[in-house]
Amino acid sequence: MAIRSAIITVMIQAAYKAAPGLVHDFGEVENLQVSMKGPSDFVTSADLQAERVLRAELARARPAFGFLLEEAGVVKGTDESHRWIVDPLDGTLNFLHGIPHFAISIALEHNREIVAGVIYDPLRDELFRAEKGGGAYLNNRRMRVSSRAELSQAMIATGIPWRGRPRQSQYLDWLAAVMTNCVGVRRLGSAALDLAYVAAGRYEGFWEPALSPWDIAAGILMVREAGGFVSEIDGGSGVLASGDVLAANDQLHEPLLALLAAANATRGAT
Ligand code: 2AM
Ligand code: CA
Repeated sequence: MAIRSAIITVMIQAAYKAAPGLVHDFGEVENLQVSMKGPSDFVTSADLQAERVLRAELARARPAFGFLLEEAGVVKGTDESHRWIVDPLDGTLNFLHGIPHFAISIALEHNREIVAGVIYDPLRDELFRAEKGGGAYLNNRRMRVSSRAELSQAMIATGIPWRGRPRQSQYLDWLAAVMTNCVGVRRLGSAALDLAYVAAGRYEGFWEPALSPWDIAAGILMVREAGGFVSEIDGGSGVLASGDVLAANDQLHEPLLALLAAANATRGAT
């Protein structure tokens, strides 16, 4: 049985407290799917309710810490060195369409460094967690990134920039490179779970541009603590700020970086 610190226990309890509401509301989406109005407003309120529960639970346990919340934004704490980064519902579009793939993501920053992360998939009851220097776990089993070392055997997850997002033609060049060199590409719609799955060795890698800190903060730590590497898509180190993520197992991070860079070079992009 893995040892859990007090802080990760607080995060897990908060996720467990918010999850039943999300699961219940997800059940309602199916009924609303056929109504004239559709489930959009309902999903927004499910999202907000989950965020309220998470915020209340985390604040109760550590009243001085600040927050960066997907819905409510920045909430300053009296302790400026600690900040929770919370996505109450990652995979909102899946949730809205009745697709059972979404998660709660909670990270803790200390002096601007991510020190703990929890990603909880309530429908599969899969709890992913990591602490800086303490390894990464899936439901109390130690996680390790996959050992596949060939791009030709690699399953790569991604996120496709949707309507109105920048860099769509650049994205198509990246995709062309990855799809022609790797064994498979997946786009499941929750960046938090994509990163958790890289940590768990299910995917060899994941890349997506222009994500937000709450999508990726917990997952970045998880991949690193599971022995993988995370950088920006061009290899830079400002991944939390830019949201341009490339995560992979230790053996394939470098080859993927080169593959994506070559795709840009072919196209003449900088
Ligand atoms: P969200 O579900 O919390 O919004 C998938 O590409 C990632 O992008 C998800 O982590 C998702 O987080 C985020 N995202 C934000 N807006 C999106 C949109 N309109 N369509 C798809 N994904 C979106
Ligand atoms: Ca999100």
